[in-house]
Amino acid sequence: MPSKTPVVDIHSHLYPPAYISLLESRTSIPYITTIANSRRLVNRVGQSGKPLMPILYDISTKLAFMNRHGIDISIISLGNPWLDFLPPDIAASTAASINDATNALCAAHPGRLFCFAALPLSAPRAALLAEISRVATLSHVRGVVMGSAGLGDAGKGLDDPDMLPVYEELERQRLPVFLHPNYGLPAEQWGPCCADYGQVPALALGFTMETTIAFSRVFLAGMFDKVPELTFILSHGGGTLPFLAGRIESCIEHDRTWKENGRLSERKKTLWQVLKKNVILDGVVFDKVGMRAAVDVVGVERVMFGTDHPFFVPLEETELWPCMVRNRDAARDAVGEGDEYEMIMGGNAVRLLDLK
Ligand code: 5CU
Repeated sequence: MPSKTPVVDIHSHLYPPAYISLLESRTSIPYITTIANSRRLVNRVGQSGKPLMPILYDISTKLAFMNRHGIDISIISLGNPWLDFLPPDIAASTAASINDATNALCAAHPGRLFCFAALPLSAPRAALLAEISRVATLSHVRGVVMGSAGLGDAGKGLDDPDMLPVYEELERQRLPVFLHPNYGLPAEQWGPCCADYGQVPALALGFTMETTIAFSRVFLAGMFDKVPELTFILSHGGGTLPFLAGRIESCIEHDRTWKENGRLSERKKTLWQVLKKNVILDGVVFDKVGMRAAVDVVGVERVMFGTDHPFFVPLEETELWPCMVRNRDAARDAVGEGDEYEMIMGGNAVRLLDLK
């Protein structure tokens, strides 16, 4: 389908070679290890990992995917679990070298690549804040990617009051947070047949609930009253937030605790208002129902196409990957083929992330 504006993929991961070397040097998850004679990248607990193939780390393979699928620009982000696991003393220097390497990769392909930087969330606060202000000066950085753990993998989540200085610095530097899941829900959740269900429990259910819960906690903690200009880009169409926002608001309105402790009258914005002002949703939802919900909740001017490449590799050889076709068709089926489709497929990203 011809497109007047560039097609922009805002959800596209890469493990740069420096990160691959880091995982090669480790002996516990996340790491690269040999399982049944194959080198595998294991990035989450309870997972047998992915074969260590060029799609995970090689920029030419990324560009070939883009060319084959008509993607003009990709915003690349480090894949999960980012840098959450790093010991505090090396977190900032490791982040700086990985962010510099990723920015250089983007600069080497002008007009094709931008990136979300990875934060050293386990680093001492001053070093973490310094890396935020430093990445804001890098030519191709357009935001930061973040998981749900908060300050390091043993963090207290994104509603931790100690996250406020991080949000304040991101707001000051006008860097949006690309919130992406990694940790899922506790394994007991899935019952004894879990293995038979393949990746559905972890990726379709656990990931989306993780994003929903993590962002809801940021909202419930009143963070957007303190950082009113901060933007979150929520992965996978916001998890289940478009569907649950009404129920969350209703629970607040009917809750004596909120009324009696004054939080109900003191809060400046409802969840609906935060969704419209502070949230962008990616369109990695694979169906028009989720895409339509995303558009209805944040507005068509705040939904941005994505593929999730290099994950969701087709099981059989196909001309185009379903993560491209399904998410593109979902946008067209949700809003038709006119201007709104162009906005989702790239116009919104060009405008909101300043990709000129
Ligand atoms: O669905 C996804 O976003 C992912 C991801 O980011 N990382 C991963 O290992 N699998 C699926």
